[in-house]
Amino acid sequence: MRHILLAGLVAILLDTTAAAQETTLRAVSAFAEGTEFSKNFERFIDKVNSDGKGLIKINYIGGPRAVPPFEVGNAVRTRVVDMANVTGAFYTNLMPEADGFKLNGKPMSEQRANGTWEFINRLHNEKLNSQYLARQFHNVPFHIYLIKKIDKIDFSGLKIRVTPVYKDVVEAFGGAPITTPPGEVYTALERGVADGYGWPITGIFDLGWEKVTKFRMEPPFYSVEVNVLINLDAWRSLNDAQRRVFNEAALWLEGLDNEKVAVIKAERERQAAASIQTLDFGPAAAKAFLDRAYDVAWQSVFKRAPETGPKLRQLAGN
Ligand code: 173
Repeated sequence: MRHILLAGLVAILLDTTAAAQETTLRAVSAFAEGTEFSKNFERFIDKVNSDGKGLIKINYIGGPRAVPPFEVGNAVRTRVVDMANVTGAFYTNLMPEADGFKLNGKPMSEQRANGTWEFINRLHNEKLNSQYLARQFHNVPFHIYLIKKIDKIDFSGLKIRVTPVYKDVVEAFGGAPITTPPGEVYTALERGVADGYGWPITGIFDLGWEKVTKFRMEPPFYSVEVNVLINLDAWRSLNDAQRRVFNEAALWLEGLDNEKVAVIKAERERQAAASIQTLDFGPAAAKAFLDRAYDVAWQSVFKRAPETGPKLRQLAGN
C-alpha cells in the first residue's frame, strides 16, 4: 500500500515538474520570413506552440537576417540555434548526400513507410547532429528562369545563378553557374551578373523577381526539399510528451504538401499574367533534358558520397 502511495506521489511530482518546465527552442529559417518556403514552417511553429502549450515554446528568430542561408545547417549542428527550416542544398558541405534528396519525389508517407526517412534521419544524426523532423514540398518542381531567350535547351554563353540543386545540370548544358543565396538573385539579374536562375515553380513573386524575369524554361525537374531539423542534443533532452507534439506536427506539416497542387496551378497562371513566357521545346527535348538532369545529379552524388549515394538512389527508385 505504502509503495503504491509513494509511486503515486512520485508520478504526481514528476508530472508537475514536467508541466512546470516549458522548454523554449530557438528556430530560424533559411528563407525570408513570410515567403513561400518559410510559410508552412511558420504554420508549424504556431501549431507546436498551441498544441504544446506549457510543454514547448518555439521562439522564431526569423529568416536569413538572423543566420545566412548557407550557414543554417552548421548553426543547427553546433546548436547556435535549436531548430531550422532549411534545404539540404544549403548544407551539402557537411552532408554531400543532401544533394540527392531533390531526386526523390515520393510522398513522405511513402518515404516514412519504406525506410527512406529512417536512412536520411541517420545521415542527419551522424553528420549534422540533428533529427530530421520533416521534409516538405516533395511535389513542387524546379525550373530554369531566363532573361534571355534560347531556341533549344542549351545554356552556352549564359551565366545562370545556381545552388547545388542546379549546378550540375546547368554545367551539363553548357552554362556558367554562379552560386548565390536567394537574397542575391534580384541584384544579380538586375546588374547582368546572371542571365537566368534556378528556382522552384513557386515563390518568384515573393522577392519581386517577376520584374526581371522574361522566360520560364520547361520542363519542370527534380523535387523541392525543405527540411525541419532539430539539434540532436535538444531533441534528446525533450520528454516523450514534447516529442509527441513535434512528431504529430511534423506529419501534419508534410500533409500540407497536398495544398501545393492548387498553388502550382495558380502560380503558373500568375507568371503568365506577368508576361513570363514559357519556353517549351516539346516532349523529346523535355525527356532528353530530364534524363540528363537526373543522370548528372546522381553521378555527382555518387562521386562525393560513394558509400551512401547508391542506397539513396535505390530508395528513390529512379
Ligand atoms: O534556389 C535555391 O536557392 C534553392 O536551392 C532552393 C531549394 C529549395 C527551395 C527553394 C530554393
